[in-house]
Amino acid sequence: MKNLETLRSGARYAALPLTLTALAGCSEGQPKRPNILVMMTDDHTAQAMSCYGSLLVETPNLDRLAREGMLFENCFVSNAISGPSRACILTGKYSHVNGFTDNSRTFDGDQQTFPKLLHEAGYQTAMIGKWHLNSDPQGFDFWSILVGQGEYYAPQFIENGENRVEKGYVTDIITDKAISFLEHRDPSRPFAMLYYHKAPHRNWMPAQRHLGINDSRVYPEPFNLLDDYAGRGRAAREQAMEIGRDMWPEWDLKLMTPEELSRSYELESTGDANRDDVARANDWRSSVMQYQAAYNRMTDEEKARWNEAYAPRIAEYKRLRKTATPDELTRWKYQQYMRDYCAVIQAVDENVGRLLDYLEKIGELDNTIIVYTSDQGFFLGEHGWFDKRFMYEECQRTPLLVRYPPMVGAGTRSRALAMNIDLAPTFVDLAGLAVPDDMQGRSLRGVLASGGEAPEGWRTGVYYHYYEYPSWHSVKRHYGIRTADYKLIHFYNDVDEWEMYDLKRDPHEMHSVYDDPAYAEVRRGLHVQLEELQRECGDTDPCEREYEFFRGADQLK
Ligand code: SGN
Ligand code: CA
Repeated sequence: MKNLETLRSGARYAALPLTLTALAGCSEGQPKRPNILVMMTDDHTAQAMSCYGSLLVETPNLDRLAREGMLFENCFVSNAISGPSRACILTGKYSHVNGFTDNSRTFDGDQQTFPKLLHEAGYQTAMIGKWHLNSDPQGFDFWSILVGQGEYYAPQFIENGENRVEKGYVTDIITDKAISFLEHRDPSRPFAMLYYHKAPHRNWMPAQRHLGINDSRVYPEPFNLLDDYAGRGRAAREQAMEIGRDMWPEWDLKLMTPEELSRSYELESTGDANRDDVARANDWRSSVMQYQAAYNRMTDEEKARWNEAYAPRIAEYKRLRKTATPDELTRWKYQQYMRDYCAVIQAVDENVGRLLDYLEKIGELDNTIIVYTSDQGFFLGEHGWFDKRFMYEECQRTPLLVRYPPMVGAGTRSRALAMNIDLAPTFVDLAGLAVPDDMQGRSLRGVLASGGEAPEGWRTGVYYHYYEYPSWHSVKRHYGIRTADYKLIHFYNDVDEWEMYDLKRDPHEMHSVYDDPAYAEVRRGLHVQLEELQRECGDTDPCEREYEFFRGADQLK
């Protein structure tokens, strides 16, 4: 026993050979079970992580995870939007099976999830941060979730069923809560903690200490920032997520003076205007009112610093509005967007570092499977866009880093096709439990243990299905398959169009080759593979299936 106590304590533990560390803390010959820490952000895309080669922002703590673990180059979500992705991660099942197809749904919390399985097996479980599933979390010893999308300043939480408002900045608070859970846990049992940030979700409000940090930075523009959508179909043309046209000056770009922010707006009726005017008036109303509400959560001191930080931007905009061409304005907005988005990432990175340091201090770092991921990727100006939803590369791909030294080699990279539905079976498997047959994802154990190689018989295509239309950003419903080299997409509902991309020759998906005779053979093969995948996962009638009509943006929480 004395020996075991010695083994358990402090930094010496990490330096021990694998066989001994595997035995440390064991009871009756059972190897010590690993802790599980799932770090997830909201809308953090790989293009904004330096370990993925980003030139936009430095993320030293995320880079540390990549350096000491495995970076997945090809991890994809099955439905690129928040609630649905979260439900996929919890259940290891596709949206049409777990029932949470779009953000207006309510998650059936009675179903099987990986935290429940771990909890039943003796893990201490916690869920902290953005939950976004509209029903209470189940299977957790401790939960403290943001209300709906959550707020950046003075956020509201529901903690084990009780409402509370916390002072400060959301990314810091979520980390404080995570550390506090670890401090109060029972150290004789393993923990599984979901540490889920709101950041860097819209409207990208930086912490006080990061206000203005990127003001002198000039961001490289994606070559297709001013995309004209030639070469693709109606879905790409008819979306509502263009930086130039659809970004809200007040809410997204913080272009309201303190006087405007403190004014109460008499909102005139728009009932007799034409449809476009009504839509524009509603957008303006939402933009102004959401920004006022978010701004008013700050203390007077915080507001004062905020006002000072954004004053030059507001002055510049007043001038530019009179002189700049539409393209110049788009380029300017892109720069402001990147300044805020990257400042918000800064707080994520710092807090990831803080949590890693804490785990190291308590001697649990190397015995914890640490995963960093996002609920999906995001457009950072590619195709002129912000937001996500499309099955295009920037948001179908999600970052995935895994650090677990007993199994995962330091600095390894994997090109295996991984998916967000693989996380649940992976955690269950690595905790030593049998993976339930009804989980549709696959355990990544083989990939992790082999330095990133896909094991024999691994999948050669990933399936995707997006449902939330009509809704925010007007991205049409679609489904499809991505293989290592190609992508085939079908947009349906109020349109019936196929697109196909040769990812080797056209990695930015600018020209669909669906109708190109040179690709007829590849196209046939992809159709067959897509149908196989649909049969396998039970989505055999993707357009005909009776989906309860989407209940509208006002129902989205
Ligand atoms: C909010 C945002 C949208 C965003 C959705 C879904 N609008 O509605 O821009 O696409 O969330 O995001 S906002 O005016 O409220 O910022 S998700 O990540 O939760 O799926
Ligand atoms: Ca999201």
